[in-house]
Amino acid sequence: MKRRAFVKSAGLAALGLPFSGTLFPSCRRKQPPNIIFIMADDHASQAVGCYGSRLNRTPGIDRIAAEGVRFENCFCTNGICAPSRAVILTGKHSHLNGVRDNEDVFDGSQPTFPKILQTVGYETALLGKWHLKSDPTGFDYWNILPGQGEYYNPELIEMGERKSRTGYVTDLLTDKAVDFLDSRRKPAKPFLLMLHHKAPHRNWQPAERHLSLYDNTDFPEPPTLFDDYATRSRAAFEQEMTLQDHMTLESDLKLGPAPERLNASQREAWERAYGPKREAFKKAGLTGDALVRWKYRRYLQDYLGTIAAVDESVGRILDLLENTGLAENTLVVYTSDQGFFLGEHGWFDKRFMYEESLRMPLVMRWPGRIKPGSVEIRLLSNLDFAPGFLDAAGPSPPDDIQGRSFLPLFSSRPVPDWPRSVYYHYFEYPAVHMVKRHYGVRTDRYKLIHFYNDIDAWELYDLEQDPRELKNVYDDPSYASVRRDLETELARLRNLYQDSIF
Ligand SMILES: [Ca+2]
Repeated sequence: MKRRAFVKSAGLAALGLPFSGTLFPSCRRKQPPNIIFIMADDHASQAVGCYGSRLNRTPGIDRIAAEGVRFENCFCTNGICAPSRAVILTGKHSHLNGVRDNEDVFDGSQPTFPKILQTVGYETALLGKWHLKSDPTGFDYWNILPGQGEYYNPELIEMGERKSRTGYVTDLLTDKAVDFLDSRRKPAKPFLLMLHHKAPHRNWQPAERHLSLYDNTDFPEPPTLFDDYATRSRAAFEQEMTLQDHMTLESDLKLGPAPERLNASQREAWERAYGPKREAFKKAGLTGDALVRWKYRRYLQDYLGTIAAVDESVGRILDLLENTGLAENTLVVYTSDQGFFLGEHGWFDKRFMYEESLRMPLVMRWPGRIKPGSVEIRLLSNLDFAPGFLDAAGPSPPDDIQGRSFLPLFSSRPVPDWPRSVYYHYFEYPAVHMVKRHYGVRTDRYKLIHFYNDIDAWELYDLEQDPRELKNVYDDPSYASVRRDLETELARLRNLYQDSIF
């Protein structure tokens, strides 16, 4: 059986035809694949076309899914910017890689997948948001935004040297990526390019050409926009991330003056877009639910406006790969460091283990290795990225890596021992948005969460019966055996991942 699969794979590969089969070391391509990893910041799957967005279109990102695979159930292990990045680089949970929250400094001396790729001859490059405080390691070339970076006329730090640029951040980073692919890289070497966009991070400033893109769009409201948090723990009540109370009119929703860093022509475009909105708001005199509804609409206009440029960026990279022949042997990935609330539960931001922020959009394209138009429903997390990229490139992951390579999922064969649950642990509290510390487990159907620190509260959701997570059934006697099983699974995962913090 094994031999037959091998012969079939090798035969089709020799003909230049795609095949879908288990990867055997002896039939790997001679030249390892290039890897282009494009990651946005806070791009929720609800705002990606191929995930069924009712809000916007993303033809660039959808192209990757149409020509490859869309992961339906990829989750982050700690839903916040810097920690997710550290997990992706190391394949280890936050408590072991040392970046538990946005204040922690990444220890760049530890093993990362780009470093290992370097040892097997890859040229590695990093562009855009880094956010790990220490200088990048494991990259032959890096050009990063300081901290969160700016949307307009950002500074970039190129190999330690800080320079100001004129233009829009997503376009500038895409230009750098094109420059790397076209001329900077060494053509004889396989490469890893990590392109980390700033968008669509708060406070959502679209490019000039997209400032009025959604002026006439009526976005459907999420059914939970006015959630009352009945049955939930204090954590849901005591957060500080509601559209109603915590989204600012001046900065988030652009009723204040234009950002000082805009040049004259950018300022003119800004005023043209936001001046009339400011005037209309003054006249409307909105309060209560009507004000929340207005905020929701205004928020999405800008959030989705920034995504329009990210999607164009993806399209530009894909076109370049096609036009240069690089597409054939390049694994292209699009994802986001975590999800985001787009008004669900009345919120923006992320952090909570609830679905909208937990789920990462993840699409991949790799001709000949991933069947076009596939949808993968098995559970995955950002812990699995590093081992997957190493597996694709050749080297074995280090023994202490905690994720699993996703490559076996591309085979038509069953993967009987594939993990059936994902472990999550969020640490940043007390801090901005005041989301309490919690850890938990998600299976294909259920989710168990323990909020701790200044409370001790449990929540259990049946995602099949209650996909919007409105009914905490932790104390419901009919879920007693489910609860016991989940508690056992959670204890098993905490032991497996060596996490004893709470
Ligand atoms: Ca983020």
